[in-house]
Amino acid sequence: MFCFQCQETAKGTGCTIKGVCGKEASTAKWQDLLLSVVRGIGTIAHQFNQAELEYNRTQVADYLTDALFSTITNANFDDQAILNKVDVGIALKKQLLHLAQQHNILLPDYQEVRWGGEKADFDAEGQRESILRNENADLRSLKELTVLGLKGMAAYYEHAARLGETNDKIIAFMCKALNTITNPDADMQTLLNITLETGKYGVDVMALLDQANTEAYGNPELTHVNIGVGQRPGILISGHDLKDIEDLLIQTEGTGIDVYTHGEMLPAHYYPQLKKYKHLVGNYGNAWWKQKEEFTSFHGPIVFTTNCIVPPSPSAEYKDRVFTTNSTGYPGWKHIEMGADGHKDFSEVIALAQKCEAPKEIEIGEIVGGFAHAQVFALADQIVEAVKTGAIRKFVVMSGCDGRMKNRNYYKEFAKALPKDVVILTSGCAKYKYNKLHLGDINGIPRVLDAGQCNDSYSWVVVALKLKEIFGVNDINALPIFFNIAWYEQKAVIVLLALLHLGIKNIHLGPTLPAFISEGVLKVLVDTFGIAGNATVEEDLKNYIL
Ligand code: FS2
Ligand code: SF4
Repeated sequence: MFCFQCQETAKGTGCTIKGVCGKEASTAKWQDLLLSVVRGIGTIAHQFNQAELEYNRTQVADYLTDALFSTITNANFDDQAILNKVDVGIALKKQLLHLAQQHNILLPDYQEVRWGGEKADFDAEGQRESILRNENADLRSLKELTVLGLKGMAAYYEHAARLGETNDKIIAFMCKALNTITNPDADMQTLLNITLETGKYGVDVMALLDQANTEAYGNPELTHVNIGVGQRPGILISGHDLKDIEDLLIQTEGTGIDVYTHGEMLPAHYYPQLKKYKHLVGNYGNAWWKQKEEFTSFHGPIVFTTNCIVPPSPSAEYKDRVFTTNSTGYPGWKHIEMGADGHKDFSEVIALAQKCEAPKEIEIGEIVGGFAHAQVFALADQIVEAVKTGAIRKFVVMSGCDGRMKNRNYYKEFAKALPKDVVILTSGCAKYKYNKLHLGDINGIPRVLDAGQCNDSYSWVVVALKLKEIFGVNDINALPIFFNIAWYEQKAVIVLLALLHLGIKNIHLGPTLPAFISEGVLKVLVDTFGIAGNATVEEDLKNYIL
């Protein structure tokens, strides 16, 4: 196997025997095979788009987004589930090939288009389609940067689509990008262009999801979220899918069960149409990587709507109370399928919860969040005044992911060491490093403003553009905002590409730079955008804040 898509990759270069995340070599191989089917389908669909041929676009969009999403770090560890997606893709590709033949569409002669999907060839094809098939490190790097961005885009698109918001242009771009990276002869410039264009559609997909979330559930608002527990049994819901938590809240109403959010589901509390449920009682635990301890003490069922899953230890007591849904999967865990009406049936989860003890208290108190763009705009006068008087000297965007590596303590120490006139703008699970530190406020404005999930980094873009207008500066980089982003998996890649597309310079990316960025590509990113890794807390404070 070879996988280097996340920040925790082995030795900072690539996992070759088994993933640090727990991914087996077999899963990696089937994911490589699945991605080759995705490239084949994307390439064919792109040719249809060019020829303006009608085909079932929704079927292609649903397939591509689900398949790409299931290969994101910590989403799906279930070989059989991945192989089922390969089978579905091969059947879809055959339909598309038939259509191409009927309409005399000439298709590129790429292996991914040609491959017939014979079962006996799965193993060899999975190995042939490894990331290392691209021998040139720089070309490989750009192809991977693009496909990893597409994975993040697919995740956000899927959430938006579940809430009824779709956009053919985004899917058409995905197909174009897949076509470009499938071409074995694509050169550096072509690949660089498609990588940067991925960022444009990254902005679009985050805007689409923002619209979907806010139309369905209202604008996030300042909310105090309880981190303690109640007396009743609970269900813990993790991941990013708001439609799922809404279904669960509706189905648990009046059952005597409390619902708790975990990890990236915390921002569900900020939405008026979700927080109205009285039995949505709090957030339990921290970022994804602490789940082994926290799931044990939770006592009740756990539902994964998206990544991040940590494989349980063989003796884990909670193994039989975990459920997956959407693109996630884990061998032996029950998977809840979508009903024909687009809703999930959580009755089995609820029945199990009713037999469980209430969660064990692991902390008490509350955290504050809900500062997506509308809430920040509501405070705009106060914020602008604070900037003008010098009460707020700087903003630091610290969005992104959390993770288990010790060097991530940098973010906690950095947050603690920031001068009292600096405000942290956050989103994603990165916030768990500092959202319980009680960093205080500036004239009533909390010093940690949490916009929501990782996709809500979009809010910081909207806010930055608004500040640019208010302060009358021509360049977004002239604002007193420092971007110090923590990354882990591929949704952070699409966020990064989106920020680059918007012209944001000098972004710091840590705790280590991605292994999939080659030296040649890094040079381009440094020269063009001033991207840098983080140094020590002291050095970064001295160079960028003080
Ligand atoms: Fe955190 Fe994991 Fe949000 Fe990522 S819970 S690293 O999926 O997308 O962020
Ligand atoms: Fe390794 Fe990360 Fe890939 Fe898992 S997702 S196999 S930890 S690089």
